[in-house]
Amino acid sequence: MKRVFSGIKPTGHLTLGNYLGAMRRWVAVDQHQADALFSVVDLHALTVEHDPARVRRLSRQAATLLLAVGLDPERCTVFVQSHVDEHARLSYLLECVATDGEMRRMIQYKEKAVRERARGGSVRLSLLTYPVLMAADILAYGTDEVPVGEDQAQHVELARDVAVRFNQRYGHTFVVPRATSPGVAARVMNLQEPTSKMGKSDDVGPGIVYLLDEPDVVRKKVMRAVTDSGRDVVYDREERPGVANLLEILAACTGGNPEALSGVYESYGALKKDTAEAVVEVLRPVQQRHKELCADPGYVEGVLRDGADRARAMARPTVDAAYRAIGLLPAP
Ligand code: AQP
Repeated sequence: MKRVFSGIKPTGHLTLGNYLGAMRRWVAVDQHQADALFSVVDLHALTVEHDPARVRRLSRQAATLLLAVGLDPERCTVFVQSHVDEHARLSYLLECVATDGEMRRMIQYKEKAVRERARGGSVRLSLLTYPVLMAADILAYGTDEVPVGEDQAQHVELARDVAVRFNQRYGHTFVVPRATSPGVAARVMNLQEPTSKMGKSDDVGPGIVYLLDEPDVVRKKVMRAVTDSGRDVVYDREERPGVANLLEILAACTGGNPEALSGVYESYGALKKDTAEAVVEVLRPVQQRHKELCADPGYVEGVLRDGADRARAMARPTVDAAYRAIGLLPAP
């Protein structure tokens, strides 16, 4: 059975982009068709300016939401990255295989470094080496497939390169993974800045729909989405990014096709109204289940404890093999 790994970073409240671009597919497809692991990758949240208490809170919330969207701990492994030491152990070895040039070419690094400097902070070394830790997350589990949104495809490519290089130099140790994408809504854009991705740690709050936004907040955000000065509803990502984004969100929520949906609407107002309602309906059961899970924190803790035990047992043999292959003396 193929192995799937994916993660979510507790750098902010989870968004509609996280859900449509990644989590929904984990629930509908991956947990049924694969030996799948899903992780709250909290070590990655330390790569930018952070408040420790907030990261802890967001980690718990992200884990609860993974279960609320429908991941079933009987079918897949749900855990927190920092609970499994193998990620950090392997990351160092992979730093000895990846290059400085590869890290500096990463688009997300360049974008986030600019943002950190603009916010008056300095750029943490871990932001540069982030893709290596992500490669460790993936390679530690012998992962075949990594279901991610478009924004993460470059990082998965790096994990592939590092795996191939390690195997060539030190003998076959890692499975070479590949990224899989959800197709529609692979890149949900910010409603206020439709040429930028809807990211959970963005500054443009009104353009982001959070999974736990109240229905009226969702409606307000969607109705205020930036469109353009045209009037007709056409699906054109380049020329009409705002309208295209709404059509993609509506299509993703209703199982339709953005191109076909564009023919159904004669005004932006009607498109926005239906999109808002479609999003509210998609989020309703998630919010209901989240509420129930919050009332039972012991259950979530138990899932994370079992998940970490299972993940550790899966990762350890591969990481130990990598330690031996690269030339380290086994501990007596
Ligand atoms: N806007 C998006 N559209 C489609 N997919 C998205 N994903 C994130 N944003 C969108 C996918 O969600 C999964 C988890 O993402 P992550 O937690 O690793 O963080 P990220 O990709 O860096 O996303 P964010 O939300 O923008 O976080 P910040 O703001 O902290 O950088 C991934 O599979 C991602 O592709």
